[in-house]
Amino acid sequence: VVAVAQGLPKLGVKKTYKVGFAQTESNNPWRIAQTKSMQEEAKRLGWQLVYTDAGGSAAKQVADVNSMIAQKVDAIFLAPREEKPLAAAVKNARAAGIPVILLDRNVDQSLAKAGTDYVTFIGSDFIQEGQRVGTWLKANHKGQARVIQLLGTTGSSPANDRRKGFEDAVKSDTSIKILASQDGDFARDKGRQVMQTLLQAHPDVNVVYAHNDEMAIGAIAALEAAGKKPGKDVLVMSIDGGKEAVQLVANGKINYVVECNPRFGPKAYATLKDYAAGKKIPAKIINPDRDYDAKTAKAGLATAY
Ligand code: GYE
Repeated sequence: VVAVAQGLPKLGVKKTYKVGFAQTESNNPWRIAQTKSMQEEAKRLGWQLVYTDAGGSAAKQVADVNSMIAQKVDAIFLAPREEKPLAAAVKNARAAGIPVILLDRNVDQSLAKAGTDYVTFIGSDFIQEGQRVGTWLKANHKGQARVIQLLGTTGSSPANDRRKGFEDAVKSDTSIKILASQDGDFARDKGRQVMQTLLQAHPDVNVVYAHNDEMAIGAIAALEAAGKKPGKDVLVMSIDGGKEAVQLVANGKINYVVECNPRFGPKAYATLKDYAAGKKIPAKIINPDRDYDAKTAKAGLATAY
């Protein structure tokens, strides 16, 4: 009979903790704001933070988590780049007796489970974010909508869920047609390149839905290079709500943005403290997100990250 570990690793109450934060990449303002929030709050609490940046590689991120396990951190905060490969890292930590809290992205739910393999997921409801974009489009487009969807990183939970939420919301509306959906890896220049290529195949596009601000900003550059007016000839919608995108909403080049707040530090560490104190932690802790349109963008600029 093989002994199977049951339940989550224990963590006692301590004055200060040594925790790991395994970041997925640092190529955009959202990631930089998230890292800053994690570092600042650790400093404020007087906790030691072991920080790693996987540089956009799931394999490197698995190795980063293994190195945190070897350094015997008290707990690991993980922003899993992709749903499947990082489930294994979560299980390694658990087997080593180190609790894991997932931040902002999830792991495949058939491979690892909250309350058993990891403590909880803290982040946004990505399906709802996609739904909100779809609902806004239904209410605001005129005539036939011909949509290009710029997808986030293949295999990541926000890309899967932002697609599902959006497509479910618009699927029964015959005045909305999705022309093409392609991976832009949540990156600005990739978004620009993909948009440039898709524009050649679909010059009649009049809506762009980008899974994050960075790809929307890249798409705007491609649209302008093709002589189109983003925000007018082509409706542009995205998710994240960073300052640059909110400013573009105020300027009329982006029409609608759903926020996805990257400031995780205070909530992440408070959750770990509750866990250490033996409080019951829900399987998911969902961040509330606001949104920005032509009416609210200006006022929102002050607090956008
Ligand atoms: O939208 C994007 C980032 O996982 C929620 O990842 C996060 C997403 C965010 O790179 O900009």
